[in-house]
Amino acid sequence: MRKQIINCKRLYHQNQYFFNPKADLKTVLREQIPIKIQGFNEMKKKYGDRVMGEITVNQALGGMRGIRALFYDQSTVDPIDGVMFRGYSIPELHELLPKLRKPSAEDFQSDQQPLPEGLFFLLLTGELPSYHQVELIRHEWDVRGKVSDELINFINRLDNKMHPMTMLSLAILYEQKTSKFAQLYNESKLNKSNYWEYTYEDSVDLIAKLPRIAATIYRKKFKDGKPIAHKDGLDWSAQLAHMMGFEGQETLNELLRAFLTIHADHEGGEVSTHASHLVGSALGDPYLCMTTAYTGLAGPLHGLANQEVLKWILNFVEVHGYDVTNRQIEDYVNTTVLSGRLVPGYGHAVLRRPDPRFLHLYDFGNKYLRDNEMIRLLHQMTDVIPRRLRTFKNISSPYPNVDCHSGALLYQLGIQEYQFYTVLFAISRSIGCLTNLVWCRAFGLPIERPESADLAYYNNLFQNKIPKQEKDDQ
Ligand code: AMX
Repeated sequence: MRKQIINCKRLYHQNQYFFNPKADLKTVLREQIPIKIQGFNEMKKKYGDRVMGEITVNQALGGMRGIRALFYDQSTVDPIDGVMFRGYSIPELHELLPKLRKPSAEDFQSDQQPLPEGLFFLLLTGELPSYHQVELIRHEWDVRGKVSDELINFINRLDNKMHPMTMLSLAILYEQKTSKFAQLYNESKLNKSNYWEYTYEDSVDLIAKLPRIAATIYRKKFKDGKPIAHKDGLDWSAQLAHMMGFEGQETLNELLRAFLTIHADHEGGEVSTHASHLVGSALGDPYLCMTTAYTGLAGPLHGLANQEVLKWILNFVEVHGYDVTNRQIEDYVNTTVLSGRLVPGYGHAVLRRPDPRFLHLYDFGNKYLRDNEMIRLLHQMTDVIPRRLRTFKNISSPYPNVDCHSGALLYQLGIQEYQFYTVLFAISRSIGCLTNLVWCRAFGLPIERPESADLAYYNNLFQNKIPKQEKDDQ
């Protein structure tokens, strides 16, 4: 089965080349880049002048929904099947990506969660890494994850009234002074052919430092502010849990491995990913790009939804408890929607079925927390709420999205400060945004610069008041 899936997926890559499962990530990337650039240039030469579609005025005014005009190679989102990471679905990745412990022949179907380190390799190269390659990454992130006392002091001096996402953005902006890309560019030592390399170096540094930065924010905002020393030998997710103060809690470590893997990427049009892509197109270094991504993610329609879900559930529980009727849930949904508010954790701009990332976390809850009262309530809600939301004709998708379940799992496994949940999303999303950035630099994508038009233009366009020549020019 495993071999079949892998062979089938490898056809997904246009350019085949010999993949050495012993080579380190940067070597694999260095070998792939010229081959992929060739494929990219050939496609552009062949089809560059072809027309891809039409745009309606509603699309232009409606958040550009459904306009396919971005290039993004590492993941796709299908309205029914959901996200595919380099052609692999979430259940396939659950099976195929390396885990903390290599399963023996007998427990090949072992249900451990994949390591996000492996997803980083897959998103960058399109290849499933070996255990050896993931171990190299784990070690490298461990070594590069140390941060300066200056940065820790900077975080610890921030106003505790700030949201943790604001603290994260500020911490990354502060750390921008360590950008190798920015420094070398400033010294005129970069040229277009090595942009990707220093983007890669900054990306690895930034990703490696995230557990320490996030844990510092967590302990400053919610605990006693005392840092917990880094522990050698842990994977990225377990290191984060350890430094937050959750020592040796293996179920939480497993949840974080799952969480940090499935939130990493969701094609190129999402607010956070697109924001980082846009800033990157002006040659902003990875620190600038990720600050933008994080501020985009911090909006309640996007990444903040995971904290909103938990708040919404806790408000309900405060009144009704955990043992409730379907009718009580329906009434709560009605009250929320009819008062012009959102039911967080439901709906999506693209998906038209339950999000496979939600389903993955649902299974996790079933496996580890089946008898937990909040998880039981959540499962009841995910049954009842879509039926109720469907009755509101304006809502395109009544189904649970990725944020529906994550907060309740984190809450039950000890992370009860729900303002922190979006920071966890941000840590994971960094993997997707930054791998994209490396490839944008390798392909030499230009500055992004679509055009806008004023109200008069839209009014005049269909009354033939704009001469044809001017229309074409615009
Ligand atoms: N509760 C109440 N109303 C909702 C709704 C929900 N869960 N989902 C959509 N709607 C409303 C919209 O606000 C919009 O109202 P309007 O007609 O007054 O403008 C209408 O239904 C049509 O919206 P849509 O086409 O179904 O969705 P969209 O593409 O405009 O927005 C999304 C998608 C995710 C922003 C929206 O479903 C939403 O706000 N959901 C709740 C917040 C949430 O869970 N966000 C997380 C999404 C995943 C992520 O990025 N992390």
